Amino acid sequence: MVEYLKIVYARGRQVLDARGNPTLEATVTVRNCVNGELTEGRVIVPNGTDQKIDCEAVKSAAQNIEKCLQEPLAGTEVTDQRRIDHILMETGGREGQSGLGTNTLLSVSLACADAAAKALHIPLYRYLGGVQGQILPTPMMNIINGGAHASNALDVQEFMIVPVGADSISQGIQWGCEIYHTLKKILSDRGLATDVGDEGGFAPRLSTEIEAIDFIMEAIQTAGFAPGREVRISLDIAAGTWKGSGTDDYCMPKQKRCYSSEELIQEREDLVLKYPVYSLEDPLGPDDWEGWLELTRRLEKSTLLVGDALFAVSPGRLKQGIEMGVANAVLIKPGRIGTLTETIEAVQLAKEHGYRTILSHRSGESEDSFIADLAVALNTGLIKTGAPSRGERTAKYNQLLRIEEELYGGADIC
Ligand code: 2PG
Ligand code: MG
Repeated sequence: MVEYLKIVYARGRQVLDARGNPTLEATVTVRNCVNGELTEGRVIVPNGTDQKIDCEAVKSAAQNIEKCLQEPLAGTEVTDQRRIDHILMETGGREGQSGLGTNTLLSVSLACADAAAKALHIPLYRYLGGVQGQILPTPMMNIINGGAHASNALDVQEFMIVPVGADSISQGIQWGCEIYHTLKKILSDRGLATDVGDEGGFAPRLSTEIEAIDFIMEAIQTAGFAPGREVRISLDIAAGTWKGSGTDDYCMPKQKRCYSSEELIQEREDLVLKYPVYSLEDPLGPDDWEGWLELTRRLEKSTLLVGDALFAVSPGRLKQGIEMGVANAVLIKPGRIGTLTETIEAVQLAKEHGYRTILSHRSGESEDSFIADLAVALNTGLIKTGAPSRGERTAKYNQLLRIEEELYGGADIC
């Protein structure tokens, strides 16, 4: 490969996520061999609730970028992403010697792509997706937060709206905003708090998922939309956190209600019959393969059954799910996977087997909007990136609006 944009430095630093926790930012500097120009790419990786927040660990990850990764990467052509990711995995990945964390590798991998796009003076989504990346994803907007993302009594982690009937991303975002504000008014008129949880959705003191869904249904209708045809509802149940006890497979950590796997499956089926449910994410725990299989058999025709913790996007678990015919959609969290190349491969693997793909933010996000560009580049078709509120969530929606304008011309949000 002709060397044109060579990596000169890779550095890391500790910065903050939107929950005020430390997180990792990587910068990669490249030199243009023709004119000597230096360009810096920069990416912040997010934190999830499953990650232990540890200042020292983030600091040492930042130092390790310079200490362990800079030398092996120096001089590499920055547009040779596969080679870069191979070097990263060899040096610090699962098979590598130093055992650097996934966030360390991912931050550098993504910062290389950012540097390449900037040095080539092309938008990131176009650099990543070439002429093929052109589908603006439908947003899945989390408007009521529960579970580990809020200190209310709801055990379901995310209640989302999906503007399936919108003609464009800008229209979808606009519908989402209208429903979000209508919900705020409805909650406040009933004397409920309208403070928001980690992903920008409201966190009222409700105790059952049905109450939360009924409020959302009311908000959709009051805002003037048709539930089902125009807007549907998605849930991230995160049932992997409902650890069972005794003979019960699952116990809700807040409400303390317990279920067998079969009871939970039946409850999901009843819910799908009653409400316009678009998708159910982690409706069962990650090791309940038999339960997943039964749920898939019953609901796959009507509902997206999304594996997040189920696949933990490890290629091995995703392949196992595909072989067993479990679930029909996969949540793509790059931080769970490793590098950009592995993320792209996971999306390809899922698509080849007819699984829908949803690019996802994390609960501890930052202002970084890389995933918005990546969703367009990979034509994932869906993106989950929180409420249309809080800067770390709107950063992604705003970037999608910019991309829409570049690809398809102007759009108004009012
Ligand atoms: C999820 C994610 C994002 P977290 O469970 O889908 O919403 O949450 O980042 O806390 O894993
Ligand atoms: Mg999830």
